Amino acid sequence: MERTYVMVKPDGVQRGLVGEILKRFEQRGYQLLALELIHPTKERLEEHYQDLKSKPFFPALVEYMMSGPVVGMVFSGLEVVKGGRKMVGETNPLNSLPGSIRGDFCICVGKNIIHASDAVDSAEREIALWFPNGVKNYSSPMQGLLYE
Ligand code: IDP
Ligand code: MG
Repeated sequence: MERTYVMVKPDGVQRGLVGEILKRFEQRGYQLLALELIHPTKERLEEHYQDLKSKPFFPALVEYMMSGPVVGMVFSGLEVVKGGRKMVGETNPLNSLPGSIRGDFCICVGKNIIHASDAVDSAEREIALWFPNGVKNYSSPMQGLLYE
């Protein structure tokens, strides 16, 4: 089953939105495989956002991501990477539709409360980065009710 990495950013944690975000992914039917609140290091964040290193906003992005703890989660499910991105909305919340997480809870691109992997290979890279001890799968009776 496909997996994705979702992270509630420091503003989302401080605004008390962890439960709301977790609830939406659970309700959709995605299976929670891992969950951790951590205070990320600069090195970890630079690795996570390695593709954006040359962007002018990169230093501000790393500062923002170090402004408090983050909550990382791994979910599995059919096409969960694409589905998760749809639930999150557009990078700029101003372009995010109501009903999406960014469309419902934030306004600015630099305070957009949540991360979700954008492709299957980046998801696996991010899961290995944030959960270096590995993530175990487990079977759940819910699967039989969700999948035909
Ligand atoms: P994504 O989070 O929707 O995948 P990315 O392009 O991967 O978007 O950018 C990562 C994060 O960098 C964004 O979520 C946002 O926090 C920040 N970011 C992206 N573009 C800008 C920008 O133009 N100004 C400020 N911050 C930005
Ligand atoms: Mg991205």
